[in-house]
Amino acid sequence: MNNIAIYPGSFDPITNGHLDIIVRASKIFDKVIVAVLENPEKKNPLFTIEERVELIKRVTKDIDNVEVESFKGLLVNYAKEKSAKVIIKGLRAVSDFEYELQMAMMNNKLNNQLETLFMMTSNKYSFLSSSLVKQVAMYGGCIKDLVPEEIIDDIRNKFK
Ligand code: COD
Repeated sequence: MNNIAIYPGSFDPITNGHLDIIVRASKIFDKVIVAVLENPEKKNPLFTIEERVELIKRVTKDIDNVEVESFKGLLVNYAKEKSAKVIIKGLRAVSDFEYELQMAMMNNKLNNQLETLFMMTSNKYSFLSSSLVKQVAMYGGCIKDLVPEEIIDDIRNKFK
């Protein structure tokens, strides 16, 4: 049986915390689909959907069982379309838990065949978020070690 998992998010931009979850998940599942949400609620994104997909493809190019796509609408519908039975989420702190639990329960209510699997952040990335990376980059701080090397210039160029 093909065990397909979806790792959804905004990924604006992908960070080393995200990448760590993708690498670890790719060792557990036959296929991991990184799904970038086209989210009209998130105003003023730094990268377009197409750019985010391209950046993630670039940093995951050596992982054979990882695919990158964008999706619109409900995650449960997208998961069904992709025949995925598992949603992967990353957890950084207790503060993430309440909202993630609520989403997991709602997704399970909408499709009770869908499981949400939480993966704990690696210690060294527990403080990392896309928003903080953007803030540091905006004020000219060093983002090395926060995001994959291959995308550092793409982020810096956005703030030139
Ligand atoms: N270490 C580990 N995990 C991390 C780290 C880190 N440093 N940083 C982020 N993560 C995890 C997050 O916890 C999340 O699981 C994932 O990585 C993506 O993070 P973001 O910030 O890019 O993405 P979000 O949180 O904005 O994504 C929200 C979703 C797109 C998953 C959600 O809004 C969704 O499913 N929307 C679809 C519409 C829908 O179905 N709504 C009903 C759901 S109840």
